[in-house]
Amino acid sequence: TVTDLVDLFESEADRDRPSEETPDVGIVMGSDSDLDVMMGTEDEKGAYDALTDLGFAEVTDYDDAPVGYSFETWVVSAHRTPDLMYAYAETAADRGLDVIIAGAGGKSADLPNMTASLAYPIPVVGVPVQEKSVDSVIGMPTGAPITAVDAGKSYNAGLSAVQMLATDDDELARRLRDLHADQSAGVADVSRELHE
Ligand code: RP5
Repeated sequence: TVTDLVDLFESEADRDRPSEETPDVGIVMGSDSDLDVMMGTEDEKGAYDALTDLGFAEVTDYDDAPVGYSFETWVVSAHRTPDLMYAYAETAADRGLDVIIAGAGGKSADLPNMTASLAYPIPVVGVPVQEKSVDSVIGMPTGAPITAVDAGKSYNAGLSAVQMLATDDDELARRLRDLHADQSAGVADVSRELHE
């Protein structure tokens, strides 16, 4: 139930787990109908893929969390479970999260914006799940910042989140450069094939 999850986040915030055992990045989305965009599909990679491409492991059980770079994934609806959104965002820092990627869409894309406000100063990368929600995800008042990617481009949200972590982490900066080099090589290969 929502109460169980609120209790889980609050009790995790009170625990003093070593930082290598807490998730670095949180992926949240407003509905399970956002799963394809946020987690990726065969046709388009998502934030989940960006993080796993960079060697992050998914935390599915806080008591049996992988050691090292990791992330967690939750469905949190701003409108159907506002208490859960508050608990998630307000406990994020104490639970060890450094960046949150938040996706929502349709006519009710408030989750990224409210999470950015509640979790401040933890940076939030917002993902509009449908094109028509772009304004509501990127539109924030002065003093309440959000970073956002293009509609549906949650893979880039994953990369942005890790770029934020990499500002003081040489290992993550190296992984980002390696991934970039792989992508560049892929483009060069396509170019070469066109001329064979
Ligand atoms: C938003 O409303 C969700 O993030 C989703 O993108 C959209 C539609 O949600 P469902 O009606 O599919 O649950 O809050």
